[in-house]
Amino acid sequence: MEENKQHYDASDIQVLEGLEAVRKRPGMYIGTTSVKGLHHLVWEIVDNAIDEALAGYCNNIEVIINKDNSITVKDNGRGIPTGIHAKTGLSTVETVYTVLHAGGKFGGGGYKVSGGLHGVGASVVNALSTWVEVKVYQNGKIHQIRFENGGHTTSPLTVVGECSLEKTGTTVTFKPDPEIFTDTTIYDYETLKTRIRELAFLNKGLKLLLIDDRELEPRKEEFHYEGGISAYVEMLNKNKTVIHDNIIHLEGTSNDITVEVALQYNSGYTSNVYSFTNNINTYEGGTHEDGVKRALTRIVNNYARKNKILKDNDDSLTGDDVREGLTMIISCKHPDPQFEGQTKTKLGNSEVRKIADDVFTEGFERFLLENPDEARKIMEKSLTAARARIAAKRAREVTRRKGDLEITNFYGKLTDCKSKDPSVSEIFLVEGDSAGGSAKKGRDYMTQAILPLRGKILNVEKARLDRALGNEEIRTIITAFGTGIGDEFDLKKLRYNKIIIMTDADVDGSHIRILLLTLFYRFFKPIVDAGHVYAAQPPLFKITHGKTIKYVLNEEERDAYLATLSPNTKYEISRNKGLGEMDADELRDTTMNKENRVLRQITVEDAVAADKIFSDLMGEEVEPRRKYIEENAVYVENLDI
Ligand code: 1YM
Repeated sequence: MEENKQHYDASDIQVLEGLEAVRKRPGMYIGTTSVKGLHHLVWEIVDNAIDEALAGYCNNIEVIINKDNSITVKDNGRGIPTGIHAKTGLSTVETVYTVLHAGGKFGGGGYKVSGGLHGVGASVVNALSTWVEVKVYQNGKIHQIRFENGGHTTSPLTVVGECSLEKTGTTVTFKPDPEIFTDTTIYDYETLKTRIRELAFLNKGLKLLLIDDRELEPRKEEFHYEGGISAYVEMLNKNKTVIHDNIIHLEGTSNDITVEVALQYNSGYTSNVYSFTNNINTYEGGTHEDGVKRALTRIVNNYARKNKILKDNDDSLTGDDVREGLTMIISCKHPDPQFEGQTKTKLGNSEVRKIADDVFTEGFERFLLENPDEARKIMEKSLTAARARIAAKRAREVTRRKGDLEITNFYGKLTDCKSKDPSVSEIFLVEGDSAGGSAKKGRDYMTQAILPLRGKILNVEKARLDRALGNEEIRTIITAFGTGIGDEFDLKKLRYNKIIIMTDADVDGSHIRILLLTLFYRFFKPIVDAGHVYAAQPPLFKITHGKTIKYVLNEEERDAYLATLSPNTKYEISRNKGLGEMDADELRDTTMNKENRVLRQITVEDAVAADKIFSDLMGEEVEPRRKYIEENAVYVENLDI
């Protein structure tokens, strides 16, 4: 402030108070100051560039991770307006970067189509940065402004050079403040890449470049898809066997609301439907997704009846039937989206339902008419799914009856906890009978239930519900959880607050863990979403000196502990071979005891990314799985799901 006295008046004080509020409660503006919040800053700036692209003025965006983990975002749009803003008396650039909630409102024209969940923009990034520099290329001039220390203007907008008249655009560089982002200020290339690629899919024709300048040999990738969301479907189906070659692409606009859909069926049994509104993943669905799904079910039924694929007295196909093996992306662009739901990722605008239905109906009916061979394949796929559903229902009824009858058998496997209060109860899914035995002896019998798993459970990515239900281990797990499965699933009936996977820290253990996660992801996703699933972290090393035994989780902890021992201490160190080799006391003290154990919560941050890992690892194609396991043999536990 000192060198900028001429700048310091009543409105400045207000501005700084605004930015100070952001620094005081960053969580209110960016959700969290964890690594997720750190990346959120990038999306706030990129969103402004995307808006400029959606307005039709920009086709090139670059994101650069600089050596010092500052981020540069460049676009070739019109450049943020440089003139004096009537309300603030400051340049518009300065206003956008220092006044909270400025955003598009200051521009007058156009509406903001993209935008993160919080949509609070550039001033928030400024408030949470050590420094920010904005360059605007406009009318042959390069304008520059700099802010420091959470949004204090240290040099107001000035012309610093000239450029060709054709060159226009905005370049923003910011350095996140380590006092705010106390966990980390290091950017993750893969996180940025995943979202940037997604933005390229969702905005066809737009070129996005990602550069990592931290490497000696800078890493550089360009994302540019003329096919847009069709290319997205192509990527999602890459390791799957598709049942028709052409990806179906539909698009329509009504009242400024655009709905675009791309879909293709594969031979698998799961449905991968992802929807977006204004580039935001609407995980919880909403009216755009409802409209499309409703239309799909109706059209397939009508077509099947009309062509006598469904007989007069056959039951209609259900939504799940017609979505089996379906990969579909729905993208809606709306001038005034209403986001609802627990995580504000459900589109609420009721007018969209009909628009989505109409757009889909028109395009999909035409496709079926023009492509009778592909139409027949889709009908047959849905019909097979319906038959399997009916078979599964029968199998379920049998399971239910069996479950009631064969209580001794079931409880022979499950050692339940005494408490019937789910909020304090936990279930350990334990690899092998011998570890299961130790776990039973070492548990807190009030709150900890033990279910030993014998051998490997069925890989459900390759199996339908009916076959999965034929697998005894899976039936036992379902019965233990108490939630039911498929259309009978009810999260409220879950009997345990924590489901803890306890497997060895080796390749076999990782494999069993991934099989279990696949099962949960496919058939119990709400349990994962609600944060009920954990992985236990058994210690990797045992250090013995004198009468002391110390267990440590990893190499780092081992070295740290050894460093605390005096130089002459004789110690022995052994790598833990497996859970089965620990006795009950050891297992309790190192892995199960609530006081000092380490659990890793399993979350499905990004259903799209998770699905890809699952289908790469678990699908029909062997090659990606082999490759993944080869590359990650010991690291599989770090799966980002
Ligand atoms: C690297 C980040 O911020 N680009 C960008 C931002 C704006 C414009 C163009 C723009 C918008 C409008 C008119 C308008 C913004 N302008 C404003 C505001 N890239 C980046 N490119 N002219 C230029 O919306 O009417 C806010 S963002 F408010 F000043 F108009």
